[in-house]
Amino acid sequence: MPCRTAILISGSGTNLQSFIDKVGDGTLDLDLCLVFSNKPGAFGLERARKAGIPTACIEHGDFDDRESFDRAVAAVIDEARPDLIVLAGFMRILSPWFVQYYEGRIVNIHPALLPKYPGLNTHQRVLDAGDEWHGSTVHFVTEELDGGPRILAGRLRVDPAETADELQHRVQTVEHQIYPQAAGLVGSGRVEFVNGETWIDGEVAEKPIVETFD
Ligand code: NHR
Ligand code: GAR
Repeated sequence: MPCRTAILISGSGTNLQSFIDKVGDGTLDLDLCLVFSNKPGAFGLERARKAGIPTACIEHGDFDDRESFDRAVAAVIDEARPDLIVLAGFMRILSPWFVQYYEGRIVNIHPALLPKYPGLNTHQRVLDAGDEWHGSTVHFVTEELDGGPRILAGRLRVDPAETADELQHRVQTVEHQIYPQAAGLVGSGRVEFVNGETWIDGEVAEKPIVETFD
């Protein structure tokens, strides 16, 4: 039985599309049971509808605080009974309550080679620093923002002459390959979250799997 998977988005959903395409062509064995957005206009909701995946949306503006929003989101998610929650460009920081409720079952992709550059605006920060390598990292979500244990990173060489937009575009093509791959590893049980650490094939992983792209 494929792992039931809910995908949380806020925007265009190109990472979501990579999951839809790979499930569709049989190269990713997940059951996409829900796409949730905190923004009603998110284009990713259209992508989900077109693919026949159930959708839901709750706007955070209607709630007094983060946790009450998160409890409403969890109620909707639980109706879909997912085993795995995939954040794909989801732009709301999740409360400690939400993270603990789904402990070890939430993954995120962050556009940097973590632990470098947590937070926003990563591509410009990499260019400003003159780094040789950049990329994106899939990690389990914990209370520490972009700080949970890492699973898989995809890296590429930075061209010092490129713009932040060009670099972002290249990083996104890497994401569309590594995110379905990493989620598939979690969904199959080969990768697990145990006591705050990533385990790969039954052994604790001090470092993520790293793949190099050109
Ligand atoms: N929640 C927790 N608890 N831990 C993480 O590691 C999370 C998370 C929620 C989202 C994605 C993350 C990223 O990879 C993510 C990781 C949003 C913000 C943010 O500042 C920061 C990091 C990430 C996502 N959000 C603002 C907020 O007040 C809103 C910004 C906006 O709406 O544009 O929530 O980058
Ligand atoms: C991705 O590049 C992802 O790494 C990033 O947002 C983009 C979402 O694109 N995530 C964050 O910055 C999270 N704060 P998409 O909507 O086209 O998948």
